[in-house]
Amino acid sequence: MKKVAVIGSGNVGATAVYYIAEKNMADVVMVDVVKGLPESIALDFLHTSPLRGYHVNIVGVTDYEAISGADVVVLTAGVARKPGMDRMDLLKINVGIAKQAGQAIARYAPDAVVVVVTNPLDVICMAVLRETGFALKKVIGQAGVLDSTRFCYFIAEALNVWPGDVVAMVLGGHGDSMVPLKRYTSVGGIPIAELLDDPTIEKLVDRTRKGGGEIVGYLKTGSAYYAPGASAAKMVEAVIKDEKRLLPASVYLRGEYGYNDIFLGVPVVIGQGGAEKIIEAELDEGEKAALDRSAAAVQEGVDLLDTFYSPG
Ligand code: A3D
Repeated sequence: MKKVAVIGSGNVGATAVYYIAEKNMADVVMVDVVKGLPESIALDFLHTSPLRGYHVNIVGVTDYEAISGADVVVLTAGVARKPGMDRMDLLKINVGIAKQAGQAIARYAPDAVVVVVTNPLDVICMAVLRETGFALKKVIGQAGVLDSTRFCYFIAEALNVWPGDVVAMVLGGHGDSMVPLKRYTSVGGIPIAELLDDPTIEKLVDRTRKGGGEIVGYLKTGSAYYAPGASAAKMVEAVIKDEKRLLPASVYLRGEYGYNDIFLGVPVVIGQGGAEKIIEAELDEGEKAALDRSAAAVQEGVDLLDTFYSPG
C-alpha cells in the first residue's frame, strides 16, 4: 500500500481522505494541530470501512513525524476564507502554517510529491517549494481541477447533459482572475462554441470565476469542501497510480507561457514524479492577455510574501 499524509483535518482534509479511502488508494495519516480532531475522524473512517468495503489504514495524529515515508503529502492546513475576506488576507496566517508543514515534509517525507490546497494557493505553493527545497515538479497546487469541474458542471447544467461528458480547461491563478478557456472546452468532443451562444458561455465563465465565493456566501463561516476534497483526491490518485493524467494544476514556471519564477495554473501531466510535463497549449491574443492579468495578480501575492517571509 502507498502512503498519503493529509496535513489539516478540517473540511477539505477530511473530505479528501473520504475519497481516498472510498477508492482504496492508499494508507492515510491525518495530521492536525487540534488534539483529538484527527484521531476522532480517522477512527470514524475506520468504523465505516466494513460498510463501504475499503481496507486502507487511517490514523490521526498531532505529531508530524507520522508522515514519515509518505508518497504524497496533501497540504490543507490553514484558515478557510470567510465572507468579506480576500484570499490575500489569509496570506500571513497560512504562510506561517505552510512554513511549519514544509519543514516537516522536508524532514520526514523527503521523497513525497506535495499537493497544495491551502490558500492563497499559488503563493502557498511558492512558500512550500522554498521551505522544502524540493525539485520543482514535486510541488503541485490544486486549483485548476476544482475550477474546471465547476465550469464543467455549469456547462452540463445549461445543456442538460451528463456532467462527465464535459471536458474543460481553466488556467491561471486560483482567484477571480482565473482563465476558463472556452476554445479548449468541449462536450463529447464538440467545442462548446457550437452548442452554446457567446453570452451564455460568458455567464458560465463568470459563475465559474465566482464559484468559490458563491459557496462562501451561503456558508458564511467556511468555504467549499466536497469538490475541493475530490479534486485533491483526483490529483493524489494520478500520482499514486502513475496515471499520467493531463490536468490543469499550479506549477512553477521557468519560461513556459512566457512566465518565470511563479506558480500558475497550466496543463500538466501528473504521474508518480509529480508534475512530470508542462503542456504549452497555443493561446490566442485574448487568452494570453487574460493569463497575463492572472499572472500579475499572483505576482502581487508573491511580492507580498517576499516582504515578510524569508526562506530558511
Ligand atoms: P478548515 O476546515 O478550517 O480546516 C483547516 C484545518 O487546518 C483545521 O482543522 C486546523 O486545525 C488545521 N491546522 C491549522 N494549522 C495547522 C498546522 N500548523 N498543522 C496542521 N493542521 C493545522 O478549512 P478547510 O478545510 O475548509 O480549508 C483548508 C484550506 O484549503 C484553506 O486555506 C482554504 O482556503 C483552502 N481551500 C483551497 C481550495 C482550492 O481550490 C485551492 C478550495 C477549498 C479550500
